[in-house]
Amino acid sequence: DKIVADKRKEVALRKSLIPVKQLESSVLFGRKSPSLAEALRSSSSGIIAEHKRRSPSKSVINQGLNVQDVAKGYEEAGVCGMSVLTDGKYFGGSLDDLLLARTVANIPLLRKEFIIDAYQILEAKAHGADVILLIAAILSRDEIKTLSETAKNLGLDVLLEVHNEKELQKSIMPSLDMLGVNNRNLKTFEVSLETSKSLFTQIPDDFVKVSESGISSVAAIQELRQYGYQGFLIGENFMKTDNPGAHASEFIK
Ligand code: IGP
Repeated sequence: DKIVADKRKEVALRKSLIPVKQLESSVLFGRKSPSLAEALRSSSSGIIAEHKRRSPSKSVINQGLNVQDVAKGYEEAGVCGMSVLTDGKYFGGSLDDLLLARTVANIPLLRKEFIIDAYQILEAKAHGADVILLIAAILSRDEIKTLSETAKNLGLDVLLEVHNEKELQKSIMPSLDMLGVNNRNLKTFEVSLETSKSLFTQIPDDFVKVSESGISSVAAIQELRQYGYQGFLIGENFMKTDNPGAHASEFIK
């Protein structure tokens, strides 16, 4: 898989430039992370709002916004958490985006990244993340176990993303906090909320259940909530406007 190969190269380079010790000595490494899973359990909005400049499926979404303004807007809107894309090649993000969001927002922040190596989890912590994403489609069960346990040991929450039943069955383990169903087919980029609806009953109740991608209306959230979803990860719909925070607040009031 091309993305995984790219990430392996990128991580090897980053490791050679910034040693683990340096990440561990950063100020943010000692910060206690608030839990996104807890925020979702106790909130009525359930919204996790994403910062996303572009994507492989839609090229440009928004290049004109400042990540700190977006973070402040989302926090003021009352979202439960914010997802920050840190992949540069496909999504135009960076670890600096995460750090900048951290400086202005107190809500739980998710590092949205193709994580394949524990080093990226240390980077996440050092740049102010509270949550990491693990993607079942690119990881083995053993990798999911090792990476999620690394995150838990650092006090981070783990959101595990699946697209189908096979990925779900492979991934269930106690070191995960939230299970996300991605409505976007990774090969065709098509989105269908049916994916969330059909997988719901197979997710054990000990996990907070999150529906990801292609959510563009309050009605869709209400429907997913009726199925039992507690979290709703929304990027494009907010980011394509010139005021993502104001748009997010429309989904919360
Ligand atoms: C947000 P959308 O359709 O609202 O912009 O989707 C989020 O779910 C999507 O960006 C995403 C993603 C990912 C991106 C879900 N899983 C994994 C990169 C990698």
